[in-house]
Amino acid sequence: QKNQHWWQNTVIYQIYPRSYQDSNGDGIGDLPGITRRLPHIAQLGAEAIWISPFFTSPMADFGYDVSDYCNVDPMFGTLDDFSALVGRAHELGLKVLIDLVLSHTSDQHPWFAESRASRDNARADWYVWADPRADGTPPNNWLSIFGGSAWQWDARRGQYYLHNFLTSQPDLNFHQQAVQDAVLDVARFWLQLGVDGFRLDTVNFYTHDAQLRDNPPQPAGSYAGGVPRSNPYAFQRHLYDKTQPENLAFIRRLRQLCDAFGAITVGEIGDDLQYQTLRDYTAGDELLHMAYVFTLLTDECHPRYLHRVLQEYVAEAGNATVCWALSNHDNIRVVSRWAALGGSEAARARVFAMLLLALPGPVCLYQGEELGWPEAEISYEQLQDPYAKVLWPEFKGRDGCRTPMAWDSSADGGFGSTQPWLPLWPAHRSAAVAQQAGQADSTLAFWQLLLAWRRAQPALHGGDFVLGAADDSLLRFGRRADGQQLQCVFNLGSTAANLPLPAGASVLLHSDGSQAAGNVIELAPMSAAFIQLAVEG
Ligand code: TEU
Ligand code: CA
Repeated sequence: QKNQHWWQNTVIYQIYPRSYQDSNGDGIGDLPGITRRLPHIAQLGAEAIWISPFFTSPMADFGYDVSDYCNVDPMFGTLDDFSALVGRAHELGLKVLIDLVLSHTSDQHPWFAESRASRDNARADWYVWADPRADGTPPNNWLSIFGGSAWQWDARRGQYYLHNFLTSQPDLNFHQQAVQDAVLDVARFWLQLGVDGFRLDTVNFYTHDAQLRDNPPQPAGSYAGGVPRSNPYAFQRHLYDKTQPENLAFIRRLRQLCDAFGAITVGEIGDDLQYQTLRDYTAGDELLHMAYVFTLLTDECHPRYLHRVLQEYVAEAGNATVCWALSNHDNIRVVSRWAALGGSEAARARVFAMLLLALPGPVCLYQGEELGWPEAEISYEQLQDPYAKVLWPEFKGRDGCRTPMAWDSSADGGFGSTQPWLPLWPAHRSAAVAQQAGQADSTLAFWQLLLAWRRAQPALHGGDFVLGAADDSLLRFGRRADGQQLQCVFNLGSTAANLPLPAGASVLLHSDGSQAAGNVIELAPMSAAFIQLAVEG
């Protein structure tokens, strides 16, 4: 049955802790800062938060490189601060999801220090070590997402180790039961502290092909989604460096543990075989609760492309619960990324909010999205993202979506420091939370209204998803539940569209506030409407 559990249609608000609220003036957001700002999220109407990593880390990948899984990095606070955060969130009715980065550790993790010390220590096989080929080159052709070979030479062991991301993010070897046990202990630690679930970073990278076979090239004309085309990684077919069937056995173990605490899992799945993988990973009640997909985080945004994404979802996702997102800490903010669709930033922000919140299943929104913020521009001198440093200037990196929150229009934007780790973007300061909060026509007010409205719509809670025909400008789909039929129409083209309003139908929501004139509703370019059809009987 659809719509049985709270998480199946939930709205998750993603927090990037470095950039949310600085409470001690060191230029970096922290846990006490998040706690202070939780009322903003509760008032917005989100139901859960996902906090990007705040664990002890050398910060080579800003926390996605963990050196102690069971502690808070001093930069972000303490375990007590975390408990206070969870307590406050629960008081406000917000669930707390944390971001477990289990596929790899930091090279500063004591496990890796031990593993690399010799070939016969207790943790010698906790990472993926392999001998060079006869000519000394890496064991196979696998590539790192962040550039170059996925293998790094280690002189002491005289072997290569695997890293799918930075060389300082060695891959844990999930073929070892002891590794599985150790990371399950990590999950248990946080469950005992009261978290409601996990966002699982790169969940399909946990295992690799034990035979280390070479990846084939991508078939001509296609490339691996989720990475820029300027990245050579895009042109390899990732059959062997991730998504191996053995992974499911581990995920089953993790699910059992989570079930014992009533906690959920949101697995991040970026894969060449996106939908097949997510079906495999979410089948039945024993694996992931839901899969976070990249299919709407693309640069491509033509209405026909968006239609194709949704059509593939209908055809291929089966019963999988898909968690949708239009923005996150890895991609250009959607208002800028899909600027090619035209309209003003404010109009795009509204239409994309309506799109996200009408999709079937749970969704994530990313801090600043509720304010309609565009991407910040970052110069090479200001660059922090290690990924960008490799691919610049073809790829400008992930800093532009990671700049600090602006809570008010003061010099520091209310962030708490005048020299934050990334500069505050002026356009964000003039569209800060306090600026928008009192204004009935602000993007923030629109999100608030939309979220409150969504909660009361049966069709948006487990209702069927019925995709309309592909079109050069209109994207259309229906949502249907017993007692309610909604028609969701998005004009993403450059000319106005007049839609006939069927007898008995009414416009429940229009992105620019328009009402129907007689039995016609006008959709200006970059506008959207939710129309309720009369239900027979
Ligand atoms: O991202 C996984 C991932 O595949 C990304 O590399 C993505 O393709 C890219 O960032 C798109 O620009 C997760 C985290 O979300 C990311 O922040 C981490 O850097 C990465 O894992 C490594 O842990
Ligand atoms: Ca701080």
